[in-house]
Amino acid sequence: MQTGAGNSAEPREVAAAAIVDAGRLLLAQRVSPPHLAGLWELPGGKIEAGETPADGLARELREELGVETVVGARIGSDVPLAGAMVLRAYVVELKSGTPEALEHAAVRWVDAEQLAGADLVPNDEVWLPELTALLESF
Ligand code: DCM
Repeated sequence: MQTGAGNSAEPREVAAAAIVDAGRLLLAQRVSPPHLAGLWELPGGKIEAGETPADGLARELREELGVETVVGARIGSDVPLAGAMVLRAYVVELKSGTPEALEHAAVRWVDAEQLAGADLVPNDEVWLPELTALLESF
């Protein structure tokens, strides 16, 4: 049996990064599709066939934010997406670079209180308890 990305029996993974630095979490503002434009998300994207989730997420963050990262542990629960995809979040450490909005409208760092008031994309709202706990652990 095949395993990993490309196996039609497995949902394709979209990986999202909880990047925490100096007690704050990085949010990125989407530009598309229209119903998500302007809302804030954990940056990330689709894992390609043959990539590990860690490698694919690091690649997405390089492309989207211009940073080098170390992808750590899973956080929160899986979120099923349309089109046989699944969204998963990972704790990610910034290794070098300053995040820039290369593919987003903007990026910003938030503390726990600011996170609670942020207009998140609906999928990412399910991770609020874990993200808040993560921020409060720093
Ligand atoms: N997505 C999401 N939350 C994230 C990242 C992505 O809900 N933090 C969703 C939006 C799309 C799908 O995953 O439905 C693919 O993301 P993208 O359009 O960024 O490739």
